[in-house]
Amino acid sequence: MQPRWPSSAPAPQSTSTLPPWTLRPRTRLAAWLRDPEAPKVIHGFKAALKALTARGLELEGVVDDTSISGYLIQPDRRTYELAELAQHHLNVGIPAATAKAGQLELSFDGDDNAAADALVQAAAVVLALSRFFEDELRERRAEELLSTLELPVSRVLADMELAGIAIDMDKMDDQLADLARVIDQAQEQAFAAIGHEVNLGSPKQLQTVLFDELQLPKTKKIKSGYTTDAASLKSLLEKTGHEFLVQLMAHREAAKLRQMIESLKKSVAEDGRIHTTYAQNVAATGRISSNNPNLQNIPIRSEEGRRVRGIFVVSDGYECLLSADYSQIEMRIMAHLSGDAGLIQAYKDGEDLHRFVGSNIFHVPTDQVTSAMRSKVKAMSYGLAYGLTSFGLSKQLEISVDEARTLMKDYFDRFGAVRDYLRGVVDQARVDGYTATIEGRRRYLPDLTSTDRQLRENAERIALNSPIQGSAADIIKRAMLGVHAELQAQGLKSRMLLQVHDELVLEVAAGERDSVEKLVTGQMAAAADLSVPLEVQIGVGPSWYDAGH
Ligand code: DCT
Ligand code: MG
Repeated sequence: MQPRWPSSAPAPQSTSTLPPWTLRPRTRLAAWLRDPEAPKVIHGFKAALKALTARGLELEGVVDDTSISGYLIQPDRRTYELAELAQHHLNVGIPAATAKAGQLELSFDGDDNAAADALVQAAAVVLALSRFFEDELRERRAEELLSTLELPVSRVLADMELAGIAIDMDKMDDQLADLARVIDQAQEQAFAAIGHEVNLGSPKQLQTVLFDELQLPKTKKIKSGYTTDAASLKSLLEKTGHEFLVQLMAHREAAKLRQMIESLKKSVAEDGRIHTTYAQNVAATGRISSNNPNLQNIPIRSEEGRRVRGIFVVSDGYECLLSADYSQIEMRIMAHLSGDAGLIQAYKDGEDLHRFVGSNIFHVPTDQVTSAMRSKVKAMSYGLAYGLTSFGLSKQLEISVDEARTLMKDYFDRFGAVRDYLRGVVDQARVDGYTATIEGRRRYLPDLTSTDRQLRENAERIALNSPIQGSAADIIKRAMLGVHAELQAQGLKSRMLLQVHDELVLEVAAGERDSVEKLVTGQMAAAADLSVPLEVQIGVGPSWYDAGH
């Protein structure tokens, strides 16, 4: 439940000429809330902003959000609920009502003494936590991340959540109908391929069909027989080309998309828009996550998945949607962090990096790098950054382990600084106890020195990848702040709607397209000072799909 804040907006009168005690309590509260000189600490800044905005109130002067400072200190915690933070850091147990009050989940009508007590207690807990975190943040050099990045980003995210994105319900229903047809057809043809009906959703029945009836090669053994997960079916299909598998996979793919669209449909609000909720303290790398519904996991690699973006559309009064995304941001960060002269030069020359690396590894001119070669080296480049072994690479590229080992060796011979960087990053993290992004966002990895090999190796993979993914997250957050501020500074009506990792989606007001395009490109490119340029790709159109590129 939302907190019961004063329900009407305060009169926009000048409060400064009157001493505060002459004002009505509600007006006094409103004045205090919007006073940037009156410092406030809070647990859940974004939620408070939204609740207050809905009641016509402004909130300024927030110097700490303990749900975020707690995260910056320990980004790997499972939750940052007030009760848990209080228990862990202050060693105090707080009653459920206090926790609810602190998280703005308590309804309060002004006459309920118990609720009032809970609110007062909650305020004391949040303040105590914030005081405790002050030193912790300083020690970890995270004060600036909090004050100049995360808190301002909360404000931008609150606006984006409130705005939401318009949905074309007819298109949504059309897609659902199309998918229903695809699903039926795939099922029919799957039945035809084996000569009888079977429940395609039952792993047990599928095992009987695949391994008893059709006698296909066995997949990985699991408790209940042999696995029929997506990856195994894919490799089984590649081995056998069996029609039943073709249809089964088409069926699954379509069923998954249908489920996704159905859940999107359920989350369309009364205003015809979907309002996701972003979280800044869920992904330990620093990435923003999206929930209820998750708008960051709509498939992008398949045309069918991309098509789902067609249901997100521009709304009345606006000209188009604009999608802007960073090109190869992770590889650019890798080039920057490793300082590899070859990679940096390639980016400075405006080369397509994966093509460039492909040409170096396969010893052919860049224009003879096929798309198969390109995707191989791409998988390898990212794989290595994420701790992939030659065994893992051989599986991924479906080549022998020897071949994979040779590829890796060639890669590292050519891009030696990358190898040194990747090695160094883990060694350094072992010494420091944490990894850091370009902006200094830390991730503590105590398991790096664990005696448990599995825990240790997992921590090593995290150490490899966190600086890269985390730096990308910092950069897009800086870009969001720049875009938001610049839209305001130029007095534009266009607004940011979505953030999907390396992509921003904006709704462009009539006549503002050129200005917005220029502004977004400029702000995104300027969001970090790397030794390689940041490149931004822009697309516009009536839907998110059409704006894609
Ligand atoms: N990714 C990965 N492994 C891959 C491919 C991608 O981990 N084999 C991750 C890291 C980059 C991110 O997904 C975005 O993917 P792409 O856009 O495919 O990568 P890119 O470097 O931007 O390449 P391209 O120029 O083809 O877009
Ligand atoms: Mg890309």
